[in-house]
Amino acid sequence: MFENVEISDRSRCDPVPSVAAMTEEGVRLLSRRRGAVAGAVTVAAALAAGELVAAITGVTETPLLAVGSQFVDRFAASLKELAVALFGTNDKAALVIGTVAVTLVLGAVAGGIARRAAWLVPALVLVLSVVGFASQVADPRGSVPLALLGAVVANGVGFGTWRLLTRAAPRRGDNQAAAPPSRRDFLTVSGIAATAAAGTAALSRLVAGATGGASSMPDGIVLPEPPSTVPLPDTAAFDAEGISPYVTASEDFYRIDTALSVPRVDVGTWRLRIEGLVEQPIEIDYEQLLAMPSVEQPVTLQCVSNQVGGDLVDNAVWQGVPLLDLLAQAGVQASAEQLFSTSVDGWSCGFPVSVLDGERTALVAYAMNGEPLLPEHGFPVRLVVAGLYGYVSATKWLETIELTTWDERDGYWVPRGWAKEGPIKLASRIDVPAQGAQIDADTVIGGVAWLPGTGVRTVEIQVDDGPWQECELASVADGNTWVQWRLPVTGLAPGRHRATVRAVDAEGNRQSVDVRPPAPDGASGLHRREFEVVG
Ligand SMILES: Nc1nc2c(c(=O)[nH]1)N[C@H]1C(S)=C(S)[C@@H](COP(=O)(O)O)O[C@H]1N2
Ligand SMILES: [Mo]
Repeated sequence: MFENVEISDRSRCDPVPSVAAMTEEGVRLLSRRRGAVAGAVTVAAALAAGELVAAITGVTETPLLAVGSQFVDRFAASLKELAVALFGTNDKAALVIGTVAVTLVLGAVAGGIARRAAWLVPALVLVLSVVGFASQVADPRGSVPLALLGAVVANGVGFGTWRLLTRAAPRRGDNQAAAPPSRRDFLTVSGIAATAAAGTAALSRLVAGATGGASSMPDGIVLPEPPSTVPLPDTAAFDAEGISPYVTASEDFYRIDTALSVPRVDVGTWRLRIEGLVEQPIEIDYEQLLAMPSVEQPVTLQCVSNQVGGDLVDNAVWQGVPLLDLLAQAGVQASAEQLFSTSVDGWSCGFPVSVLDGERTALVAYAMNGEPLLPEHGFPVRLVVAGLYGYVSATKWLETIELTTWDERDGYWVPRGWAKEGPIKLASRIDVPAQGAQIDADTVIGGVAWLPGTGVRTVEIQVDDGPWQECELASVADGNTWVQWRLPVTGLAPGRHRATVRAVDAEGNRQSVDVRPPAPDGASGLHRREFEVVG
């Protein structure tokens, strides 16, 4: 009691106002514009500090990416069919930039009204760091202590910056009153703080890159010689027409996932668990998996979000262990209805156990086109199941396989409005001529058609309203892949023309002419191209 009185007494007659008092005074003296600048710079500094801590400690889901991921997970539902395609590639960068922009705007708004509520900006920093912390902890790869460390540092840096920018300059010759710093002083301090924030952010990207970013993959992985390989057909003549090559290069293979940063998986500690309705749960490491008898087979993968004529479909040669071999080790119970798989980043999907009939290619795959999987395609291990859309089957960065009942679990996209079962639909696409191309009277129409797991028997082309003409098909390894097709046409009249393609599968079923969007279970309808004959 007594001491308190003494302290407050002393501060009252202190000739130089304390920094704390100056800050409060400074906030009150803040013009709206200065407040906005100070608020934005403050949150930028806090954000940059949080990112740097994550980068230095090797956390992949930095606060920023973690918040972005939460956004993806929470709002993907309302984006419906956009969602899967949206999170393909560039839009992820846009999401991160958008998150930063929103944060800065919040800082500016809070700073702009800070003189009426001095606590607003520090409170915003606190709230943002709690959001960043919670998002990081929500990620399966997250670490509570590291996320906490980041949040504490971000708060410290945020408060410090705010203090620095809102400190009032003592008025000359007047010890009691404080004045706002000159415009030049303010701009200098906020400029330095903003530059420091930007520098820190850049540094954290660098550090993240150095500690092994998306492209880090251990050297020296020696793939086992696959005892059984499906020989690849010679398709050079078709490839040369500008038709999609039979085997897609790994770098060109379409990429779809919800991951804002490609998960980095350490093969030294990675384990695949098979659990649930099994006789004996098993755990297997990377070396053990590579030591098992493997197969190498081409399989065409397709995303359910692919539009008619779209390019979210590609063909690669996959090496891995047949899923049934691994399941046999664990012993699947008769009550198991669903094979539910989860990735290291918490994504999940499931398909009926009954699709594993011994005929269908279904692999726990570790190699693509003769190389270990690329990080963005699931390194170290992913699932590949012929004939099912990726969103129900093709788990990348695979971690667990759970045998369960059909109703017990729903994969990531199911509550977000997509069908629980996702068999690929028979489809065909025209690759050449390009839409709107100007071509000669003699040309080749060509493209690909696919129904992985079953195969394609015939492809037909209709030019304008003419008769359906049967196309020449390239050889395929087997029915798990797409087939290239072509039709030479001669003597087309000058002017605009239209080509329409349709396919018949190996069992004699025709491609659906029903025009359907991708949601909820895959697009259908015939692909059409328009072009113009000149000269
Ligand atoms: N971990 C994880 N695996 C995933 C996804 C994902 O978001 N996360 N997306 C799936 C979807 S929707 C598709 S179409 C395929 C795409 O595989 P690719 O990127 O290798 O082409 O991966 C599947 N596996
Ligand atoms: Mo997909």
